[in-house]
Amino acid sequence: MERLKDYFLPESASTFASDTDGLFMFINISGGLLLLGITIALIWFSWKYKRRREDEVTPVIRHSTILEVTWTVIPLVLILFVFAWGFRGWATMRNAPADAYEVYVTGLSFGWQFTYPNGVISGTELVVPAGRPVRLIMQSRDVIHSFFVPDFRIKQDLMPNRYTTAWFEAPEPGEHVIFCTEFCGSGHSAMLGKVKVVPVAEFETWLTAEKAKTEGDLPLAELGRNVFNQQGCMACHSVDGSAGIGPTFKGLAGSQRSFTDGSSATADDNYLRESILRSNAKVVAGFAPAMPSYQGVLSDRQVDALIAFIKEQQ
Ligand code: HEC
Ligand SMILES: [Cu+2]
Repeated sequence: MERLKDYFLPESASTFASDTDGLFMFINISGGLLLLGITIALIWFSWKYKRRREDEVTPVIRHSTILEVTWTVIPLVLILFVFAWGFRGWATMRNAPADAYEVYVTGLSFGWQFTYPNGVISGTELVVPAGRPVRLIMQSRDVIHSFFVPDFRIKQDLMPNRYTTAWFEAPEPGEHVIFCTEFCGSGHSAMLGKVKVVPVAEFETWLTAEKAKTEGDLPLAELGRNVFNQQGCMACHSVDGSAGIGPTFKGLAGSQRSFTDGSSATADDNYLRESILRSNAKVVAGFAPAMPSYQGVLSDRQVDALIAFIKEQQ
């Protein structure tokens, strides 16, 4: 049974995974047994009742109360049982325990951003304490995305202008992949994240260290690197020279840019600022106008920091 389960399903790493898997296996096994029984009966009947003489006539059978009640009641009981089991699991997943730790989740094209109660923002990586319920309050910055962690058996859509929630508790430290399961654009398949479950003490240390990264006295370019990671820029831009959905930042500052409308410009500070805040004002030749605007999303200091960071990528 455990073997069969491992064959079908990913690792179960949340408190409700085993219940979900139990239901999954029950539906599969009872469905499989029914299929087997019906198939055997079908083959046997077609052999037993096949016409053996030319003049053989099938008797008229109007109905059989016993048979009809049997094949109605058995599936009904089975389905009600599956419903009750499923409903119980759903109710558990819907209602987070009151003492759950809350993290805000933002889905963006094409990345994840996690905001902690103390203001820390983590891009791509959701770090959580082991053995403690975590409630996610989620929304999207642009189109609909969907937060899916197969190992936890949770999946929830994220929408613009509306919060949706989900919760989980991971008893053991470990790492688990986050997928986006709502087709959201050209970078959808790369919209991956990671849940990192760590012991409580390690979580506290991490949170304090991350907090220090957002403090005002950080060197500008270093703050820029953090913003680059936190805001999902890295989903479309590389710093190693390879083009993604957007151009690489390597060698960008100071270079000559050509645009789809045939014009060109030098990538000075003002150009970089405009590219970030009004991203589609000038569209770089060879690329689609796929970049979201960061007007109203980033503070002035964050924009300055990003520019300083881009200038360092030579
Ligand atoms: C969804 C993908 C996507 C994301 C996320 C994204 N960009 Fe872009 N970006 C693009 C594309 C595509 C272009 C080229 C087309 C254009 O100029 O609008 C571009 C162009 C740029 C340019 C001009 C590049 C050049 O070669 O002249 C800069 C600067 C830039 N982005 C900065 C950023 C920063 C900073 C962030 C994060 C705050 C970011 N981008 C997030 C897709 C993205
Ligand atoms: Cu998505």
